[in-house]
Amino acid sequence: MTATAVPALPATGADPFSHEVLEDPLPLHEQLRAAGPVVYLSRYDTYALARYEEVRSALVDWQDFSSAAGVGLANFRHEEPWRPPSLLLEADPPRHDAPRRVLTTVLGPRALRRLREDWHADAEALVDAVLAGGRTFDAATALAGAFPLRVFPDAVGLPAEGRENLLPYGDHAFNAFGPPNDLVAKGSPRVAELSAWVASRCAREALTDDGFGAQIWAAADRGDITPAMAPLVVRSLLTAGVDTTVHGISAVLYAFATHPEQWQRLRAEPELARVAFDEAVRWESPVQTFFRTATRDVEVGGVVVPDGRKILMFLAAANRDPRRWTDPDAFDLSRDPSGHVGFGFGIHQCVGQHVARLEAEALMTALAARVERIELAGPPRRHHNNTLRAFASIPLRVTPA
Ligand code: 4IA
Repeated sequence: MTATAVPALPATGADPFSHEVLEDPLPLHEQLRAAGPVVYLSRYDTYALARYEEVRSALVDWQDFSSAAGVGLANFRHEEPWRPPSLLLEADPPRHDAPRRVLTTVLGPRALRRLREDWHADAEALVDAVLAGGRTFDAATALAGAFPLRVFPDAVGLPAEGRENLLPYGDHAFNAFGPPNDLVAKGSPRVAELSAWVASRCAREALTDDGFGAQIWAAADRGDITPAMAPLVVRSLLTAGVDTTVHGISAVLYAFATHPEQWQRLRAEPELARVAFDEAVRWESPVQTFFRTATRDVEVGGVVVPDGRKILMFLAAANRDPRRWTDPDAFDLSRDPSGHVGFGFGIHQCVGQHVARLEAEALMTALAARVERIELAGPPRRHHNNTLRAFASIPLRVTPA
């Protein structure tokens, strides 16, 4: 008799949340993809998926890979979450579905048609103002940091007061998906204050009567969600909608600053701005990772992930998997980036992706019309976050058209 070969489970002691990896995650991603379809992360006693096929399949399979125990390292079955769980991100069907349907409509292409003209005009005004200040500037703050904060909180219906809390709140929320390391400790002193501010902004009375927030409350009035759900759905916008677009726009600016021939291509064909943004989301993966939890002993590539265990999904590694992408490390407007998992995949796929694309398209179109050359004026600096691939600074030099 011959025994059936049981594939061994490759293991690594690497820490995906160390500063060394956060500074440059690509070597770890390569190592994980090469090791096998599933890799044991001994440091966190969890399982990692880093190949495109496995990541995408697991994201689609919400029954076996649940979100309800949290999409961070903390398992809500055993640990108290740092805030009430998100009704969208940290929930499975059927509870997930009603809030999801509401945001699908509120943030859908139809709703965005009303914003399109204004956001293009806002982008033009911002780019004109930045260019009036000189040929060198920090694109991470002057453009990527400024534009989402200029248009998104207004669209939600937030008052001006306290908007400076949005990025720090989001930064902490994205750190909190990771282990309780120094990045989480750094955010802790302000968690209570920032959470209280965000909660206070989610109330009906705090929101203007014509924004995404008011539309969420109107859905509660219609009975599509309960009134108790409405503030948490608004909170999802404030958590997921700011840092992500800031760092996504940083990603596309950095990509063009380091790929001058691609910038010339965009200048010639500005209708490529949308593809360019998706290609940058694939290439940089602003949201690098999140977790799922196995709801039974799940077999992946011949290896069993035991019931109740956390699985870390490496979106960024999947987005550069040579098994799926030709020349994956190239930022290339000729490729079709659709199918990337930078917005996730399946029932939880980013519900705000049309908002993000509209923001990026408005800004990049305005820039492409006004700037002939864009190049780095100095070394960019990364901002370390347990979940986000982010920039603190992108010194840019531009040549006006
Ligand atoms: C929420 C994964 C990320 C983009 C995200 C973060 C927070 C929430 C949703 C998505 O609070 O609902």
